[in-house]
Amino acid sequence: MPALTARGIDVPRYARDGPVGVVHLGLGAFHRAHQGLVFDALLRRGDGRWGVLGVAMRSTALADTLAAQDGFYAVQVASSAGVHWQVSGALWQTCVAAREPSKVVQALAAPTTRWVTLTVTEKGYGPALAALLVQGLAARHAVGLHGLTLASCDNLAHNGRQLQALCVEAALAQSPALGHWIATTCAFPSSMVDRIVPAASADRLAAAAQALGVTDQAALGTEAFWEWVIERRFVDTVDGDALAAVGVTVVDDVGPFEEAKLRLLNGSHTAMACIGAVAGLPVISECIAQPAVRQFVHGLMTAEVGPQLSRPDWASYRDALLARFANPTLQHSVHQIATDSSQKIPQRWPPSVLGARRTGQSVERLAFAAAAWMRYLRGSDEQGKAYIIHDPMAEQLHALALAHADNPRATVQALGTLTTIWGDALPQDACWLARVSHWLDQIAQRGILAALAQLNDAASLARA
Ligand code: CS2
Repeated sequence: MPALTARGIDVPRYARDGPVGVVHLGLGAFHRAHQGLVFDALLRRGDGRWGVLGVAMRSTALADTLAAQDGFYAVQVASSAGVHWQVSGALWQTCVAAREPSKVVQALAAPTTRWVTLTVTEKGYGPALAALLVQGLAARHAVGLHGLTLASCDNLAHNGRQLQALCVEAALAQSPALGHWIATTCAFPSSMVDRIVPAASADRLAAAAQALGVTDQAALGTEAFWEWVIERRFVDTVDGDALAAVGVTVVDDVGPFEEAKLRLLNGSHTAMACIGAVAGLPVISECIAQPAVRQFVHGLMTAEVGPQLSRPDWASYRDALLARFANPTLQHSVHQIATDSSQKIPQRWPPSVLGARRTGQSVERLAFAAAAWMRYLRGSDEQGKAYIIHDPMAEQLHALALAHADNPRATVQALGTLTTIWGDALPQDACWLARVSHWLDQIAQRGILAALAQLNDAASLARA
């Protein structure tokens, strides 16, 4: 991308033709604007071990687009301080797991590969993923190679432990020796990764063309804020220092960070996504610009979620989040965030509800969020405009939401008792279910933003 240099954009000049050190599974926007830029920073420092093979799990279009651009892509970084563009050169190769699985297995088995990172989304942690990874690891084991560091970067609690259990169990079913080798020579650090990265959009591509003067079909936008907190658990112990030198936080216990992020950021996101979809507010910055939504999100984090957290600086994280949600350049679609809610809610809401119920704290805002999700599942907004629900359980959830559309109690009885989403305790908690029904009824009667204003007023009265 030589034309970019002329425009003052710092294009990587490091060698990019060596063997890759990292196999990344899940080539979505998030990886490219988060870990992809961390690896780019390491490569810029002359540490050539972090070139990436980017593996798209199924979709061929993006992998092929990136391959045609030699793996280069630009990222627009927007904050209140301004907007700048940055080009990553970390992606040295791309492929598609569904189309060329042997390429992935070969890369996993290569002596030069040291790390595997994953952003395959919540629903990606199934037998197909385990089979792919175990095949690659078995090939390493068979020829006596060193183990790999495999870092899950998905929004799951204890993501390292979950990935380890998935791989070790699948391997044990094949061979006890392989299962033992994976458990003892591979490292599975848990990670908390944080950066708001909306899916690529036509507007962003047009902005890229204008700012860069070249066509970049893989351009992305993100915010200036980023955080990667990773557990100190690496095959090669020096990796912790390398990552720390480019701004990654390496800690002994990721738990407090992961919990705060899932419950404050992601929990608020899913709540706003459902409210916004129902109200007809298309992006998060427009949601948080509504005083009723802002007051609700602030109250959710301050009164219901925050007090249970062990991240010591959660109040400043909350304040930073309110500013991050308001970032107008991101144009983060509520329907994108609402995608796969059945897989996301279990990490985002029930732990907070259970914690608040144990200590006798209010769950009104969490109940409102649950009611907003149930209203969202009807598949059309308050202006009557239909939208598609993208979720592995979409058909079942949509049918349940419509089956008793005029009866909030029956709807909550049908949707609030699904244990795969809510766990075992909440479906039995009559008091919780009654509050969800109450808010679902209010949403139906008043409209979602007016119901929200009522909740906020009631909360202010209670404090007075
Ligand atoms: C969002 C996340 O789409 C979603 O579910 O909540 O992708 C969120 O933007 C990131 O986790 C931020 O770090």
